[in-house]
Amino acid sequence: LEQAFAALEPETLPSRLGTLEILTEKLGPPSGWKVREVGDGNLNLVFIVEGGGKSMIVKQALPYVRLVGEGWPLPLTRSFFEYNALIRQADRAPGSVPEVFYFDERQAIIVQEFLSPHIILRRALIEGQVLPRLAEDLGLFMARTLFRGSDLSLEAAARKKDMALFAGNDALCDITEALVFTDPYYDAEMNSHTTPELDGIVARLRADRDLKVTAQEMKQAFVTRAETMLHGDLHTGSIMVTEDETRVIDPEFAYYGPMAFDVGMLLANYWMSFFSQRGHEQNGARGNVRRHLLNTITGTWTAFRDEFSRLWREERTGILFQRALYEDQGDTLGAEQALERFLHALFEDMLGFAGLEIHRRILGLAHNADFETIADRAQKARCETAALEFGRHIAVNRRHISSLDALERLASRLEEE
Ligand code: SR1
Ligand code: MG
Repeated sequence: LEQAFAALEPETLPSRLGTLEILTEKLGPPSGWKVREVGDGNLNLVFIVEGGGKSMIVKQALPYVRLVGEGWPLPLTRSFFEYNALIRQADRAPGSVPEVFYFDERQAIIVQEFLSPHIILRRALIEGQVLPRLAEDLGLFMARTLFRGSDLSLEAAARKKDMALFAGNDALCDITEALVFTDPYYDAEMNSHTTPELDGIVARLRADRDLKVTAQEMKQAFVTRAETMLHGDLHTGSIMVTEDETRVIDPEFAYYGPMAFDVGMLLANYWMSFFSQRGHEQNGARGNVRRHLLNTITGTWTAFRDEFSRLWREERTGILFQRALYEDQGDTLGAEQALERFLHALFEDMLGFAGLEIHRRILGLAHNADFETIADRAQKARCETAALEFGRHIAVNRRHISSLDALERLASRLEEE
């Protein structure tokens, strides 16, 4: 008989998982294991299990939202989707995600590689680290996973089956649909802007008709445009880094949606880091970090665009923009024109999603440590206000912004005001 779900505890983990060969082979007998719970995310338990000088990660979903408690139930099946997303990402963008060693669907447990000496990107950016590989690594990750999971690449029937599989992750989509696209724009119960100095701008944003229309247009895109398998929660807390390596973790929000959602969420989180830097200057000026972040934003988009373009030219084997219509007839320019339009639309959508992601992290339920760890309240309010203004501008004016330079200028101007 299969055991009913039970949450792991550091004390019970060795006896419950001690018969798993994949763990004992690496860590030795369970009697020698040291277990620590280190999860600091909003949803799950995460254990580091150490033995024989080696470590592994054991991640377990809980049947509720950890951030809120048992009053907000959440299906354990998210672990199944996370596992399936990790396998696909490893295949589509080799080396970009942690290796998975074991999955237990009933217990919602994933045993995966312990990444060391990696730290969470958000923490690295709050500390003011400069990460030279970041832009290239994440640009490649997004281009490869988003392209290779789409109708530009996959065989049509296989993609449709996969899309149907991930449609089961509706509970996690529901969180995004409410927390990103809706709640920030009205006085929803779970919202909290922790800085009272923001009351004025919050009221202004909630009365902003153009912004509310934009939010609903982006929500419609999110809900209806099943273009590819998204990571679904690609913020700087879902990325682990060293100076030389970047890995993407935690794809439990994976589902089929618009490509620009992942790109927009990532860039939004870079921008929030940019706007928060002045609040972390107690140990020295952060001008170089701000410059690095602006370069990283431009560099990530450029790496994404270049790799996506390469895949478009070399790996376009799916049912969209088929080669029979273009290259096979000697019309390479037609395929290039289509690519340009595709990327242009993706850039616009990216700006829409990015603006809303910035808003929800300041006005909604789930805040970012980038701002939350700023001790000086007035400074925090200044940083958040600039970010909110920027988010509003890029979301509402997304169809009229075509250059990364213009975005840099706007971000710098608002940040300095
Ligand atoms: C209730 S979950 C809040 C947020 O945490 C996750 O990481 C997602 O970003 C979600 O929106
Ligand atoms: Mg997560």
